[in-house]
Amino acid sequence: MLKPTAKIWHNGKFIQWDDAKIHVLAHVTSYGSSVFEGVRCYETKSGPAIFRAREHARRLLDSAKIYRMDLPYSIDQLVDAMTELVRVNDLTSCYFRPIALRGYGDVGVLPFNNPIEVYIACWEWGKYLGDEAITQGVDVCVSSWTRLAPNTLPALAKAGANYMNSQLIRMEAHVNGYAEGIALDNAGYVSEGSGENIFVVRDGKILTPPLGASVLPGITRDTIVQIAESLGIPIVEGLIPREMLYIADEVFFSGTAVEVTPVRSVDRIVIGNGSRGPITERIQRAYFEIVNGQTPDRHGWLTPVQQAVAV
Ligand code: PPE
Repeated sequence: MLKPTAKIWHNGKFIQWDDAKIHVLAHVTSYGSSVFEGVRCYETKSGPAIFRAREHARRLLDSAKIYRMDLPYSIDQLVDAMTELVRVNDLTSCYFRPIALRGYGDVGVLPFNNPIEVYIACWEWGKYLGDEAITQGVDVCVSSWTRLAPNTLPALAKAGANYMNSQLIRMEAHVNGYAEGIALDNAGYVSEGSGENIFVVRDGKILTPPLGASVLPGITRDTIVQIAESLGIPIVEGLIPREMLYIADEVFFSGTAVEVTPVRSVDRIVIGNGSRGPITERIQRAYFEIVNGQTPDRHGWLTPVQQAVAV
């Protein structure tokens, strides 16, 4: 269960956790009009640090722009709000959920008479697919549900409504005994999991679906591309036929919540030797060293949170 913190940021002010409420007739409840983010803050030896805060803030603004929502905050203001929130809640590590939604005002599909509300909440959140997933890998299936088709809901926006599709994928996987489902795109190529991007390794090369395959432009995905390049592991974007999953040497997921998680079987077909593969392990180790501040931050990916000095 979610462990509440003291405060939530709302339109530039800190409010009590229990006061972060919306009206049942807010536009978002009927029509799904929200965009959001998921961001992690890690404990490092020099204090808490938010991973790729600017890129997450930028994606929130991009998602809002796609849906004609004018957010009155800049990237810097959103990053500052996140760092202050960690301080105010006195946390060492956490997961943030920034949300911009269309609130209470009018009813009807046209949303322009409804105010835009921006919230940022955070809390301590552990491993997304269970503690063992990171080392042992997870068993997944290909979903019978298709990912959002182009020209339906735009996949580059991280919109609340997209997660109705994700829920169908995730619930189906869950009731059939799988940790996660992988959706194919409208043309039948591999797209992504309900809440994570996907990578396939074969013959020492890493392959991940292109943005045109209805994937979220994952910030972890981008991090992995840069890690692979720095480790000299070939990595390309390309269309992945479903059966490539079955004959892959390794498959892994990426995402803020899931971090880098190996997939050990797809549709009960064992991938590689049925455990975390060597390339997955190298990428995973490099990822954790970066987010935990154990290697120099060459890219400027960590935003330090200065803790209040006790007086
Ligand atoms: N695809 C989807 C559909 C997705 O939801 C996420 C993040 C990703 C890819 C990876 O994106 P990124 O986090 O930028 O690397 N999913 C978020 C929310 C999951 C949830 O259950 O809620 C997350 O990982 O924070």
